[in-house]
Amino acid sequence: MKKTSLTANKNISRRHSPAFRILFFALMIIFALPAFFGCTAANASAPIEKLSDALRKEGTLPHDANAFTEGLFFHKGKLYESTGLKNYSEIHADINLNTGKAASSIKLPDNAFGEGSCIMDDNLYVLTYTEGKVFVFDPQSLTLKRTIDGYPREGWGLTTDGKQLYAGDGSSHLYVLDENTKTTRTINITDGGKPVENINELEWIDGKIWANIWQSSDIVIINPENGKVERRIDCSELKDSAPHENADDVLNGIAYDKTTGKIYLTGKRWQTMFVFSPRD
Ligand SMILES: [Ca+2]
Repeated sequence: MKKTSLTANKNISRRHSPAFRILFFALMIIFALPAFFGCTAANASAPIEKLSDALRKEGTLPHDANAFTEGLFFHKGKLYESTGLKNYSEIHADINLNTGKAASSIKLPDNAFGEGSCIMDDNLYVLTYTEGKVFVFDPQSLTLKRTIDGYPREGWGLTTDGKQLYAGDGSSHLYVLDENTKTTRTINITDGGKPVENINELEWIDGKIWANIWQSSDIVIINPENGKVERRIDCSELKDSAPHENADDVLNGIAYDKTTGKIYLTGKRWQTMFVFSPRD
């Protein structure tokens, strides 16, 4: 029986041409190697898209070249910005898109280093970098309503889905916070199964979180349910066209005006804000 079996195998082998055998081994390598290295489709990295392929450019607008942008968002059709750096941190409210000038602005108390900001339930929240404080302002008058002390981590980006806050601390985590900034859930941000560090300015757009990656030209689009990066947009073409002088003048502003569907991008001390619409 053994002899018969060997003979049969040899016959099969002889029946296939060298080209078939090469193809067979090539297919084995293509399908076996990804499984061997754990690179299955389930945890593949998000493909990198060129900005011009991902979004349709609508134009450019002026941006305050003194604004060290840490937070950028729209609320009821009005643009707001929070800026950073000690002694220079401000909130700019109702920014005129054509001039880049704010209708009103206010300095942060205590010379705090301002970070991400957003409005939820008629409260304008501003994180601070290392002070452990969150300031809550009235969005219309910009009067300080309260200061939340003891915030347990660095403040970086901030956004909201209208029901809860989403805050970063420069790590690969986002924290879901209630209206008192108490942490209710931690989201681990991963791309291809690996942690994505330096998550910075944030924007909630149609159920996803868009995020700048600090010191990079990439924007990642995160599924807030599982933390997975679903898309990665290379925005390096913007920095090339935005005048900047300092190494830390990086892309760091994403704002979505849901009344028009337009997306606004800018950076720290950039003179230009770029306007886009989704391609989908
Ligand atoms: Ca934003």
